[in-house]
Amino acid sequence: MADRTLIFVKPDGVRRGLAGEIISRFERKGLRIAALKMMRFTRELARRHYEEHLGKPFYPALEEFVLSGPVVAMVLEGNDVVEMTRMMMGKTKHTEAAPGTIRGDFAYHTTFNLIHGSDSTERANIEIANFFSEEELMPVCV
Ligand code: 3AN
Repeated sequence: MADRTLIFVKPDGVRRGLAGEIISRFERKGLRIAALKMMRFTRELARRHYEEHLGKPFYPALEEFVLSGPVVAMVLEGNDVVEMTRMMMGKTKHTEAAPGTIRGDFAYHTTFNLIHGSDSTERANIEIANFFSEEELMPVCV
């Protein structure tokens, strides 16, 4: 089976009308969309998803931000999909994200940085289960 990753367009990306642009970049790269939905974070999901950042100075602002509007969440599939999507997203910090990457082209702030992508296959499996039920994952059509 191909690798999977959990991606979501954050509330700033949805508000700025960049969800289509972001999805389109992944489609054009040849990644398969295995699941896709618009949804809202709950506080509980925010705490579970950003567990490693709980207690950090930027956490309260990050939590308020992800709760501030809907996100567009998806599961993408393909060979080396975690590395490929991280490369296409660009670095977390807006000042370090290279032109040609999603953040490099569109992000102007480290918290409001448009997109999340899992950083390992292990994390991806945990994150996919936090966001999607088994029934929401579409099998490959031939
Ligand atoms: P990435 O989203 O690139 O995997 P993480 O997982 O380290 O980065 O951080 C999750 C999110 O937390 C980031 N996308 C960003 O919104 C926020 N964040 C991380 N580090 C900082 C920071 N130093 N200052 C403000 N926000 C941050």
